[in-house]
Amino acid sequence: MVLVVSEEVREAIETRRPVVALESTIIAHGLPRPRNLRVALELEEAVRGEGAVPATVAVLDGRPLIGLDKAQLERVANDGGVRKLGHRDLPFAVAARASGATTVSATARLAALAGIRVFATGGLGGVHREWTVTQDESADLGLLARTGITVVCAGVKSILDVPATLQRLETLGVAVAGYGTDRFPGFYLSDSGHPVDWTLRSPEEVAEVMRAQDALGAAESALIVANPVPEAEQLDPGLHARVLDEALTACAERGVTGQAVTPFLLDHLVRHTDGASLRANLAAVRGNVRLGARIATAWARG
Ligand code: PSU
Ligand code: MN
Repeated sequence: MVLVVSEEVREAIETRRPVVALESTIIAHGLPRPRNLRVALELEEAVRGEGAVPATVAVLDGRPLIGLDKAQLERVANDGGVRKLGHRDLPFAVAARASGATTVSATARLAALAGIRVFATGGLGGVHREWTVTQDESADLGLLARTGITVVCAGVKSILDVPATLQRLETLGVAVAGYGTDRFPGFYLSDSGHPVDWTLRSPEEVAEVMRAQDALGAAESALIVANPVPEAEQLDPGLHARVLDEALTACAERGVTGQAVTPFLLDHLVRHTDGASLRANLAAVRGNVRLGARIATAWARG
């Protein structure tokens, strides 16, 4: 098989111990250097702290890696030449022996291939606001519609069209639950202003739904567990609204398109909120990773 699964992760999968997949685009393209490497290591520690095994996913020199050692993590964090790989890019990267960080879609694909059922990240990609002109909808959504994996996230960033993204998830048949809330979280904000149909309140409840997916033959598509950032750690909603507007304007003025849109907007938000958006971002990701580990543990017990 083309996958290279680390010793630790392989052993955990074989002995049915809890494993949590982590994406690498957030490290390479979603967070500023040098903070990104510290965060990557910290997230792995958070998974271990909950008694689970972290499996960070990336492609290095054409090898899809499930579970990175420190040197590999450093390459992803520090090498400016690391590309951003969605799932459709994987065959090219493998054939060309290229290196890249994996998005939610590529990470979910590779993790599922390795037999990992739980994946924690920050925010999903989704439908962009100017969709009617650009047709820019993240490949994350389509991939999650045909991959049996549980994804813990803090919703989608407000740089996207949130209601359109929720609608697409419904159309695609992807299961969405709020964790401890009946509101869809807004990544930097605890509440995006939009409701969800289902609420789950414990890792055990999430694992129950995963087992029911299997029993119903529905595990060919994902379960999204939308976990809000605690209100005390969210970005100030007023600041959020103002800076978001500016970021969208700057993006349009500079003609940024395609894969570059998400990193551009995220970077703009970090620089124009004096780091407050970064703090909210990190709080959200930390919470997701911890919850992911607890879900993987409940799942492994079953
Ligand atoms: N949302 C974030 N931070 C990120 C991303 C999304 O809050 O870093 C990354 C994820 O890896 C996601 C990808 O899968 O961006 C989506 O990119 P695109 O819109 O090009 O599909
Ligand atoms: Mn896109």
